[in-house]
Amino acid sequence: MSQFTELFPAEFVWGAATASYQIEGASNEDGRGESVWDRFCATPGKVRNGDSGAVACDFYHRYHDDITLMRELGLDAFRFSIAWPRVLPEGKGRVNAAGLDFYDKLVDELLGNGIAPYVTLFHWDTPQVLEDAGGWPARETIDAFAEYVEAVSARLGDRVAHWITHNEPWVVSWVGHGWGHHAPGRQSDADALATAHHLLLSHGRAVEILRRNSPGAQVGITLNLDNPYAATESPEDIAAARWVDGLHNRWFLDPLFRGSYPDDMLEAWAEIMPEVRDGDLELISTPIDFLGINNYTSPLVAADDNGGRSRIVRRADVDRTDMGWEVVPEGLQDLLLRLHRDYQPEAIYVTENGAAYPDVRGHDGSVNDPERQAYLESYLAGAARAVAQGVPLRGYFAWSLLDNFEWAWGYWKRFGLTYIDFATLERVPKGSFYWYRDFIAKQRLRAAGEAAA
Ligand code: IFM
Repeated sequence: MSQFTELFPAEFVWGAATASYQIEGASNEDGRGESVWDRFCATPGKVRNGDSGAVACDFYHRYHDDITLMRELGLDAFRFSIAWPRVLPEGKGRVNAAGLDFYDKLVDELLGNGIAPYVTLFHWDTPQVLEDAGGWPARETIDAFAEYVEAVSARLGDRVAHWITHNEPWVVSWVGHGWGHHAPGRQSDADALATAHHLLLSHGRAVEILRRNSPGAQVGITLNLDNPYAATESPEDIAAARWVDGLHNRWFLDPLFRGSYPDDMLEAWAEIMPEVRDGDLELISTPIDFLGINNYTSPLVAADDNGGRSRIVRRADVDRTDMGWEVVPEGLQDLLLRLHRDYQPEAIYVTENGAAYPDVRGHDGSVNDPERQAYLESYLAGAARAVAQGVPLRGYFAWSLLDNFEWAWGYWKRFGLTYIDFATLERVPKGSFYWYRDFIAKQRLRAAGEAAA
């Protein structure tokens, strides 16, 4: 039985999140162009088992059924992303009407079911033609992104009231361009930093466009943030944790909310910094309405005796998810308090939080996943405690509505509230799905009771 005693405000938004390449499939339909992830998946050795998003959950054809699942959950909001190569198959120039039609119908059907669309414009599927022309390390890609945002918001801006410009620019920069574990598979620190700067600039451009094409809408960006803890009180361990914080968090938060890059990191990266022109930081720090955060774990960090900047210490006393990520719910609470204290965003949404576990179907066909329920419940309790301390957290999106294509891990890692049998594409709500449904309903009931009292 749930012991959850915390209460979220009545107007709190309950949602679930997804991303285009991870769920849509239909990768060759209706004029969609190639994305860097199509190319990466087709490159031997890059994605486990040679998996790809070619079919994924087939959301492109089955979204009616998935909206039925959202209704059953009682969601207020659904976070999804738009595939740039569906809208502009050549990355810029010609608009593919069929691509926009799909999202138009999706938005209408969500709204018709009382579910608010929270739209992410970029969740990693860069058109391959743009990568071939230099990709995100090239400044010109910002103009192409602006064209794409213009086309999408001109069509959907009258109905979409919440826009997220980018998802996790740190991952795109470092995992995709610095270390090569994600598409496009580059391995250059200088490319990673150029990518980060251009993603942030393109965010600023997108905010301007969205203000014009979607007046009254709320606009934000989603960062993957964690709360690094120093392993001990030693100055060396504290410095190591500060480095990790600079790499993951401050490199994005400072320019967005303070209009400057952090000095300590600038010093460390002086040799490989991209060109930062006059006006760039003003554009990046264009005011936004909310900060989206994706949080899954928070590392324990110590000094690296082998000459590196830091090392991650494995905690002995915590549970781990199937990704090997440590379950650290107080990390989310501390992160929310810190963001509120240090950066004061107008509003915050947890735009992703969840856990992968190796789910299997039982003899009766059901999927029992008590670990995921416990994970979600503990993180939600942390979030609620932060709200009680004044953090303007306005909503929570579980990652994910469906098991889906988990990037370089292929279909091996299951994050969904709904199990997908990838052979048949059958949807099977897991135990955590019913738990989340009941949790949302109880929160609403209790909040309404409080309001009436
Ligand atoms: O699946 C991803 C998502 O695309 C971005 N945030 C983290 C999730 C789990 O790894």
